[in-house]
Amino acid sequence: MDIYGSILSPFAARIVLAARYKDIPHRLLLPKGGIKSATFLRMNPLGKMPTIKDGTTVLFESGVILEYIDAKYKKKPIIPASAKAAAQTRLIGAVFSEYVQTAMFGLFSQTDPVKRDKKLVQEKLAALNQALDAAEKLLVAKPFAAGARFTIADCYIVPTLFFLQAIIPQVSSGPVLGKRVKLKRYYAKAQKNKLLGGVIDEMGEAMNAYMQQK
Ligand SMILES: N[C@@H](CCC(=O)N[C@@H](CS)C(=O)NCC(=O)O)C(=O)O
Repeated sequence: MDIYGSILSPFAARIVLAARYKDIPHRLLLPKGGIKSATFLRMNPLGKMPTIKDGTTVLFESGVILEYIDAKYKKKPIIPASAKAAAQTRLIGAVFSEYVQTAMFGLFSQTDPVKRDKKLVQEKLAALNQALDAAEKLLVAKPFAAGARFTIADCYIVPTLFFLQAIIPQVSSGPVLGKRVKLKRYYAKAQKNKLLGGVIDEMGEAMNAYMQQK
């Protein structure tokens, strides 16, 4: 499977986590000519990563790709069989994707104190805190997001928590995860886990390389 994207894209990192967990042979690569080239736009008219090519199947949108991967590669499922447990993993994913990540990305442009819009920062931090409170309620963290086994919920959480640790200290002096015990325990354990910690480390290396280029 070819996964077009960069490990520093939280959306692409979701797919890398799933592919590695399920032992799917894959390459993570950037398309020749970039994501806005005519060739790439034929695969994904939105010109975004991740986009995958798996045999003759071309797909984009990380959530759709995760569902495809689990349906096609049955070994080591990342979506539980029971409707309730499956919905729980998707719900954790949705809270991180739609709310935590959205509020966090709203703070991306606010890291420079000179250009900072203080009102906007306060609004986004409030939204982020509300989303993190919801995440804390849903999280199991024993040690994985939805329980004892790795699921799609972990694919969503890990890249988002990496970015939170990188961005929030630049816009706020408070602790990144506040007093949220489960989220803090989850991230501490994730950093030590071979799969999750490996991706966190690779994202960190890619972030350092990107910052040096800037
Ligand atoms: N909803 C998409 C979002 C993908 C996305 O926005 N990817 C970013 C990389 S982090 C991208 O390709 N941005 C380039 C652009 O929009 O031009 C998904 O879940 O895959």
